Formats: sequence, structure tokens, C-alpha cells
Amino acid sequence: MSQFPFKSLRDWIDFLKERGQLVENKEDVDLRGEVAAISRKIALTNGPAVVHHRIKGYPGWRIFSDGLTTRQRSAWALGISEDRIVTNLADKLKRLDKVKPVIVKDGPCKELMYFAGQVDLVKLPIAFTGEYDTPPFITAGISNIRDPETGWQNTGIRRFQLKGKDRLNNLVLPFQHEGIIFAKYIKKNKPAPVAIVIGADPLYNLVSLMPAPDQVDEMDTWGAFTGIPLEVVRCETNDLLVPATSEIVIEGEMDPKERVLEGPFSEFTGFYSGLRMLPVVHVMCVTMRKDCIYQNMYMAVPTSEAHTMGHLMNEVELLRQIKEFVPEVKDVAILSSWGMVTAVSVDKKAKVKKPGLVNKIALTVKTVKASPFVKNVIVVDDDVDPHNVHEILWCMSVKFQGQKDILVIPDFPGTILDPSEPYLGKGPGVTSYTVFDCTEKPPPYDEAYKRGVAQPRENYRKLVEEKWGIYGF
Ligand SMILES: Cc1cc2nc3c(=O)[nH]c(=O)nc-3n(C[C@H](O)[C@H](O)[C@H](O)COP(=O)(O)O)c2cc1C
Ligand SMILES: [Mn+2]
Repeated sequence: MSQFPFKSLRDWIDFLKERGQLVENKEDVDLRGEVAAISRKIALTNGPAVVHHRIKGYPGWRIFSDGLTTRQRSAWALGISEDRIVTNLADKLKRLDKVKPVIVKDGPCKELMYFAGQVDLVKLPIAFTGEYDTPPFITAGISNIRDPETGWQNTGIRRFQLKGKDRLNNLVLPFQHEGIIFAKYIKKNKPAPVAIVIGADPLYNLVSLMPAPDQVDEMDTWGAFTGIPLEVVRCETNDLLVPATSEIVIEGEMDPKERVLEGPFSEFTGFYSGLRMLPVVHVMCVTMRKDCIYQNMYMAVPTSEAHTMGHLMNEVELLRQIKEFVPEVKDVAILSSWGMVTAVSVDKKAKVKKPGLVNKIALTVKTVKASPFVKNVIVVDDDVDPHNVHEILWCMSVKFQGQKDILVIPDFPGTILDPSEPYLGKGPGVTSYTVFDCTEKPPPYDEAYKRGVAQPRENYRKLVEEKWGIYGF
């Protein structure tokens, strides 16, 4: 029986099979959209994970996807109950000791090795997403880079467009850790070694999505969650560390100066990205497991596996980081598009005693590392569940007046990825930041709120919960 902590993608696949959460697709599938369309349908229906066994044009390969498309499966991968998952995880992270990864001599990821001249990335079954993202992108590539000054290794998932047998593009954003670290190599005019992992255990995938503070090694977080160290091996051509059981490891270097056109990509905003000049990864070595399983992570117009797992891990980091400054914040929910609509709940009693608390929260949200994509924030009281869209819209309906409950900070740093940014006339990279105060307003404006929420009495609601099955539902 496979159980948490899962040691490899294969261990995770066995577990999903045991839980009845895996489809083994034996039909032929086409990389030019069919694989992506299957993932899209899985995301829209909260469907199971899938292994495709027959990839047209790529005999012998299997593709895995959608292991973490539902919160339930993410909770299994994190070894935590699905109930109150964000608050529990944020609390857990606060208390955790570092458990550093342990270096082992050899691992299954080194069963097959290809060095310069032998490397051919075109042989990987890389799936296309939309009709225009050509050439295709490796979407579930977990990138590792080391800070040349402090030795800190950062792990973060990214997309890599195929540019040749041994070349990939990398969307290095300046506010992300890969960008912050790569800037140090540019300053020194030195190439930056990177290691890209495809197909690892599910927790490694989840921690690679955490916008953790600077100098935090996401592999330490893996150890902290599980209580045991992540087993890693050293790369063949650089000193980066990667999980020993990885399916594929791509080792390479990013030239500090070279840039080539990237795009279009099926972006998380739901639109194709434009063309941009971006850094290039020159691949020097690829190592693999035998009978390798390629992992694809679908991302395009919401929702997708990338959105569901990304939202969860961003919620956890946002909550943890905001609470350090404003402990009155109780929960955080990303409602759409990587935080472009985010809800935050605040301690209702504390808010009454501390005028201005909502604005303090608003400013804090945009100050922490975890919020680069946060654009519109809805603040609610903590008697409302911010993860429940019906409750959020209800609060906006009956507790919010646009004339006085909106705070707009114009010309805030943006992301360049939001297609509405150029509308401001200042080019991409500049955005409005907007806060909607949807909390109950203090006396003398609380007349109706004091009368209470209209619903059946609590004892009957409890009774119905208990008897639900007995009624025959
Ligand atoms: C499929 C997928 C692709 C992604 N591609 C990129 C990317 O190319 N560049 C980027 O900066 N972030 C990308 N992200 C988001 C980052 O992984 C995420 O913001 C992470 O927290 C960044 O790591 P860091 O906090 O260590 O910088 C992607 C996320 C997913 C799920
Ligand atoms: Mn990081």
C-alpha cells in the first residue's frame, strides 16, 4: 500500500489507483490538443488523474497528468485533512523545523544518461495546449537554480518552450526567485546552471509552487511537511540537487546575455501570451528513468490543474506571510487567476476595535513575497467562508457600497502577464490595485446586520445534517 509521504511519481500513481482516482487510458491520444482537452475536461468536472499509455508518434512513452487537480488529492499529497486545509497548513508551516534534503549517491533518475551531442529534447512527448502555442512547452518543468552568493537553491515550476534539440526558452520574471537569482549571474556575466525536473512525487510539485520568502529552500519545506528528508542526487554537470526518483532531469545553463523569442503560450490568464525575448537554457545533459513517464500540467483559460494546485499553495503562503504582520487575518482564498481576484477574511471583533484595519490588510497583502499576481482583493468578516463564492458575492451584494468601500491604488507594479495592463496607457507592468471592503460596517450602519442572518434555527440545521442520509438523500 502506498501512503504519505509519497517517494516518487510511481508511488503516487499506485496510491491513486488504489483510491480509484486514476484512469489508465489505453486509447491512442494526440499531443496536438487531445491530451490538453482531456485535462481541461478533468479540471472542469473534478475528474480523476490519468495515465495515457498510447501516445501517437511516441511509442513506449506514457504521460501522466491531473494528479493534483482536486483539493482532495492535494490534501492526500500533503498528508493533511481537506477540511480547513489552508489555515491548517499555514499554521503547520509556522511551527515546522527545517529538514534539509539528504544527498544519496545514486538514484533511478540516472538509469539512462545522455550528454552533449546525444541530447534530443524533440524525442520527449511534449503536449501542445492551445492551437497557437507552437513550438510546444514543457509545462510541468520544475526548475532549480542556486544563488551564487549565498548557496541557496530555489525550486519553482515554470514553462519551457522547445527551441531545438538542446535548447529551451525560460520565462524568467524579475520578481520571481528564478529572476532574482538569475540577475546575480547577469551582474557577474556568468552562465547560470539550472536543473529541470519532470515527473516527481506530488509534494515536490506542490512545494515548487509556493511563493516562499527569499532564501527559503523549497526542498526544506518538503522535509518539514513530511518530517523526513527528501532524497536527492547531485546533477552530472552542475552542483544542483534533484529528487533521486525523478522521471526526467534536464541539466543546462542560461547564458547571461542571449535572448530569443518566446511564445505564444496558453497563459494562466486564459489568453495567449505575446512574443517576448527571453533567456535560453542550453541543455548539456538529460538523465531519465527506464520506461520513463512524462508529466504534463495543463494550464490555459481557468480552470486547470495548474490553477487548482497553484491557488492552494499560494493561499497557504499568502496567509502565513500576511499573518506575520496582521494576525487579525483569518483566511485567504484565491478565487481566480493566480490571485487576480483574492478574498481575505478578517477577525470581525478585532476590526470593530481597530478602525482602519481593512486598509492595513490591503497594504500588507501587496507587501509580502506571495502576492505578485494579486490585483483585486475582497475583504470579508470571518463569519463568512472566503472559499465559498456564493458567500463572497452575497457580501458584495449587501455589505458593500462602491462610493466608499473601494480603495484603488493606481499605477501599482503589475506582472506584465495581465492582458488588461496596457489599457492604462503605461505599458505592461503597471496595474491598478483595488480593494473591496465587503465587511459589515460598524454602528450606526449595522441596523439590519444586528437583526441577524435569515435562515432556519441552528438546532434544525444540525438535525438535518445528522439525518440527511436517513431522509434518503
Ligand atoms: C504550469 C506552470 C507554469 C509556470 N510557469 C512559470 C514561468 O514560466 N515563470 C514564472 O515566473 N512562474 C511560473 N509559474 C508560477 C511559479 O511556479 C510560482 O509563482 C512559484 O511560486 C514561483 O517560485 P518562486 O516563489 O520560488 O519564485 C508557473 C506555474 C505553473 C503551475
Ligand atoms: Mn522560492
